[in-house]
Amino acid sequence: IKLLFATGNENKVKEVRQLAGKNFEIFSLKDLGLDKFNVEENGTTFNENASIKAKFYSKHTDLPVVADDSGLVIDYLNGEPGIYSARYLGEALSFNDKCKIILEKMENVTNPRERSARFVCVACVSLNEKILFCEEGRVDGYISFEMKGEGGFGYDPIFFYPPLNMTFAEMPMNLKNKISHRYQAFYKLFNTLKNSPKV
Ligand code: ITT
Repeated sequence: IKLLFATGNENKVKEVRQLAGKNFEIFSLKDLGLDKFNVEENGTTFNENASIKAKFYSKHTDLPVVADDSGLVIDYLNGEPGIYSARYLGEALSFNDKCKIILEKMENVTNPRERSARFVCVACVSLNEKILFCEEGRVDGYISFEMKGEGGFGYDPIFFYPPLNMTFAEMPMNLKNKISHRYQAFYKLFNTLKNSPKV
């Protein structure tokens, strides 16, 4: 099954290609020359933003279009950065710096339980002019006390996952892909697509 994954984030593409396995051929926006088009993610929920991306790019291809909207929700920061995870603190700032600033904002929070956070991912697919959503993926953890690990992307170096006693950035991709919010969301999406007669 051929799909367009409507994302400008190459790290998401790598993760989702590994998750998809052999049944799916995933094209990125870049692969189809569609990365020159930009869409404003002006929704107020992860679901809205995912569907804005899928709908927009489905106008440019006949393939089913998959999109992911995701982010880090930090309880101590009242849910920030949440749906604004990509734009948080300004587009110009590197994720390395965004992570550092979050750690600074939380330096007085010494009780790990008050550092609770979760990654959330909503995946959807635009298929035959309809948008199909699967249940959102979410993984609970804590904001670490320091940045750790070289792998992953975005906020992975400060997202501590207690069951494995490491941050997401300390995990090889195949391990993160057994746990993550994105794995959970796409596992359901790919199963739905495999069982859909119209794809
Ligand atoms: P597209 O919209 O083009 O897909 P994006 O990176 O802007 O790419 P989002 O709008 O979904 O994606 O923003 C999500 C941000 O949340 C992303 O840029 C990361 O900083 C962060 N994020 C999401 N999933 C993550 C993960 O698995 N690990 C680390 N950070 C993640």
